[in-house]
Amino acid sequence: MTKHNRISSEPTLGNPSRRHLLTGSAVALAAGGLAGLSRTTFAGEVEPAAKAVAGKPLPAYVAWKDPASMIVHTSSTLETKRSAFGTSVITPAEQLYIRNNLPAPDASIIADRDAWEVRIEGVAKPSTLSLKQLKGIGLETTAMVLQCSGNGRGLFPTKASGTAWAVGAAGCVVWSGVPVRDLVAALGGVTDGMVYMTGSGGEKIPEGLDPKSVMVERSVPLKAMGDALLAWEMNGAPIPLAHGGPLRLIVPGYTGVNNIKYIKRLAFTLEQTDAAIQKTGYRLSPPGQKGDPSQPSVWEMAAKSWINSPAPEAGVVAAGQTLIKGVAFGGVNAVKGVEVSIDGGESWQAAKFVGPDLGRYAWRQFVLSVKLAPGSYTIASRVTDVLGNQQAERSVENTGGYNNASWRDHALKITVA
Ligand SMILES: Nc1nc2c(c(=O)[nH]1)N[C@H]1C(S)=C(S)[C@@H](COP(=O)(O)O)O[C@H]1N2
Ligand SMILES: [Mo]
Repeated sequence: MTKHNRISSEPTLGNPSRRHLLTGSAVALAAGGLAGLSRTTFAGEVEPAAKAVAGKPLPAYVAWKDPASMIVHTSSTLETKRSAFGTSVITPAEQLYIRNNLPAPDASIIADRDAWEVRIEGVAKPSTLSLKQLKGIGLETTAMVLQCSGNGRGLFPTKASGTAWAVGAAGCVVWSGVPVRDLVAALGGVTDGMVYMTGSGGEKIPEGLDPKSVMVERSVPLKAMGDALLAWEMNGAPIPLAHGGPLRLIVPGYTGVNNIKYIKRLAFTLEQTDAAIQKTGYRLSPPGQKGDPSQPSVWEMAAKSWINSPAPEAGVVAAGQTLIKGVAFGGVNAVKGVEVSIDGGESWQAAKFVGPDLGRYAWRQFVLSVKLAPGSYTIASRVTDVLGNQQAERSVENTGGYNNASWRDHALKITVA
């Protein structure tokens, strides 16, 4: 309407012929333009609103998740919204992210959980054990940050291909199961000279594909065995199928991909598996270069923290005393402290940890109370682990966009009024 009025009023200043011409086109514009405008208005108002409420619907296999907490990127990549992270340490199953490299197995595999079998190789007495048998061998409970290797990919200055995760491809989860070291002891120990622990996922390989090209099979250094579990429980309940039930390999301190869901084989091996997901996938390759075995594999997580609140997506922050809240973890080491900056990293103040300390592999929630006057702020957080390793300002960019723990990339710009 504004546009129409402006155009039709303009010709009054010109000569009559021009005025006629413009009036005519103004009428045409008004007719076409208004129709166009109303379409735009309709789309503009209805579409985003519908998106905000529903987004992409939850895929059927995780229909039990909390839709209000999840960003559905694709049916195999679901992210926890920053605003959904609570402040009481544990991430509930309904809010935990999902990442599947292959379609999840059929629910029939959890019909009789205790009957699930896992093959153990590379030990003195190679064996096939049922979940029921595993439950009799040993028990340990570990709280651990489960974080996709690509969490933070979308925050790298250069956009790497792959799901543009922000911070929500991570959660803090409690796992219960048998320590791998107890299992190995029960089977006579690891065969001499083995270098890696290799876990294989229990998915069916789609017909016609070379198994090695798609199977989820990962090798980690043998030392990772020390705190690893074969877990059947998550946050106090049997592990949901979507999160790897009935049995999952948990490798504390290692990125998501190394934590094999529905594990069907655990082998101690001389070499890393030659499955593509290990050989060329999940490698830290220089931008533009393909992955190959000469490049570092994505294994241990780096010390990392981020702020969950206040966040720009929640809108303008009211001036005054403000609680800045977030999470901090050390990857493979416990955290010692975390600092917050409200001036883009020029100065830092120590934040306070809140809630119980669930051990070296868990994250800790933190809070800092600051008085904010109206203005714009770049807020950031930076964790230090017990060995004195400080969260890096920048992470090394790589083709896959893995391991982004940069405090600068995770800084948030907020407006206070
Ligand atoms: N068997 C199997 N294990 C797997 C995967 C998979 O596709 N199949 N995906 C891996 C990746 S890349 C990640 S980030 C985590 C995701 O775990 P979640 O879906 O329980 O959050 O599982 C890992 N383990
Ligand atoms: Mo992942």
